[in-house]
Amino acid sequence: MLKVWGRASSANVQCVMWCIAELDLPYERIDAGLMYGVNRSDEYLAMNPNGTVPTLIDGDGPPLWESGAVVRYLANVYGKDPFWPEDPVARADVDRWAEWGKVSVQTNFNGPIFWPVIREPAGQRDNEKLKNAIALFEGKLEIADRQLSGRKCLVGDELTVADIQFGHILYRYFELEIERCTLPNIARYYDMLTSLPAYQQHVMISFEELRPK
Ligand SMILES: N[C@@H](CCC(=O)N[C@@H](CS)C(=O)NCC(=O)O)C(=O)O
Repeated sequence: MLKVWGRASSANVQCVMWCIAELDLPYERIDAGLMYGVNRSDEYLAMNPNGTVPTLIDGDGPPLWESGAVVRYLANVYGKDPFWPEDPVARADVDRWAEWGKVSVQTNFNGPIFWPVIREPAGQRDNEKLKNAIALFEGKLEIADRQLSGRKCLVGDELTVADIQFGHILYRYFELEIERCTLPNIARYYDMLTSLPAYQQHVMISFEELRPK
């Protein structure tokens, strides 16, 4: 049985939970982080010295953290082709898009766009900085839009680890009160994602609890 620590409203928890659901694995999720606490306790820090969520333990295995590594672990142990290809070259193709989604796309969204919009009152935001951050992020979306031309998913027509690491960011992007650019392949792709039960259950989660009270 998989045990996952992390609040459902965390983007990094969401990609792990979406992966678990796509692989149809049994799990227990324990709320942790921000208002739920737990992640600063000695017991938690002994599992994950960063005090971040998610942390995952699979049976008698060691605690695993860093959502990208956790998703790759799950795919290595439980994933099948084409979700996580057998062939090392095909796998590397999926992995580069997965890594890109996590490292180059998500980091250009959560810190510079999501948190300022959620946390700072509209009148007090640095709008120029936000505009530039959105332009940078949408430059990444344009790359994905081109990649999605003629494909249902980021790599081919079937869902892969790359979609988990990239696609989970889109819910926040489309729900946040910002002006968005129009990218037809991204729009079609997002429509497809929102029709997936696992995406609905684990990614389409309200972020209202993250707004200041
Ligand atoms: N690179 C790490 C980042 C983990 C991270 O920063 N998680 C955030 C939530 S998305 C966190 O733990 N924040 C502190 C908290 O929720 O208390 C990963 O991908 O797992």
